[in-house]
Amino acid sequence: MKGLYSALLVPFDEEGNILESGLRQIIRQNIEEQKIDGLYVNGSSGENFLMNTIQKKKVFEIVKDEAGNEIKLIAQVGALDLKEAIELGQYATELGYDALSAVTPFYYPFNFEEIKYYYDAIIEATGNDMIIYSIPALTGVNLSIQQFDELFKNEKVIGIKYTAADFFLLERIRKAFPDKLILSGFDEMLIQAAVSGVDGAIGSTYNINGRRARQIFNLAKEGNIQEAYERQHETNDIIEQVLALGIYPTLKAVLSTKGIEAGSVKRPLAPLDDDSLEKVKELVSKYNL
Ligand code: NGF
Repeated sequence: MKGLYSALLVPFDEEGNILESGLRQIIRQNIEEQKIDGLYVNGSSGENFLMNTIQKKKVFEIVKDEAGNEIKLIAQVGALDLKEAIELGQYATELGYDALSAVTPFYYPFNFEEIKYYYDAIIEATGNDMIIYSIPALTGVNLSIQQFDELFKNEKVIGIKYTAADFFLLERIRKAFPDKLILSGFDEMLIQAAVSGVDGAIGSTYNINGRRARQIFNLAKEGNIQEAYERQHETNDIIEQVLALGIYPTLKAVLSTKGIEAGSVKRPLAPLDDDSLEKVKELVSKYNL
């Protein structure tokens, strides 16, 4: 399960319906142009937490149908309704997803026993491998090294999607669990993560910039830090502008300039205005996206 994964974008029409043909195009360009190793399906970038259960299942189904066994597929099934998380996990497992991932339960201040119960329950009901999705900035859940150790005692917990800028903790986890999979989540810190020994990464911007991400990752792993940094600087010039314009609508607008039916974001997220769309065109041409 090592490698670079795009956190798959999902195109919506103005009513918030999934644009199936556009989704298939996004999957294909991820495979053929960005040359990614896999897709992380129904994460934050897929606007998962804005979709209902039927839509989440539909996305899982379309992705598996389009990608088949060409690349690895990870299904993010985390939900506050544990029954929904289990239902989605069973669905994705039956479809043949290589592993599940679940965001740490959020909003309510769950204690660690409750968090462990959630992961063990999804694993027991699905029998699939699990990658813990840790993103403290959005969930407020900061797992300690001892808590990761407790979660890893379930051998079906094969790793973590680590979306955090705490490189001390990352180093501690890497040293303590050399056999567990660590996939880093912040695209703008890919070089630091690669040097810290991660096995790969999952990112939203890989949908449009996967080739540069591959260069950064490979160069850093080869020890060519100077060149890796040059690619990372260029990448961060792109990411800085994407974040300033609004990440998901901008990534979709970039794809639209390539003739992909990338649609809009799901309300209440706001689409881009005309001025921002002009800036996207400049970005695409300047960085050859
Ligand atoms: O979108 C976020 C939220 N993070 C993603 C990624 O870690 C998680 C990251 O690629 C993700 O995409 C998903 O669950 O689908 C950022 O968008 C990127 O580094 C720009 O900040 O923080």
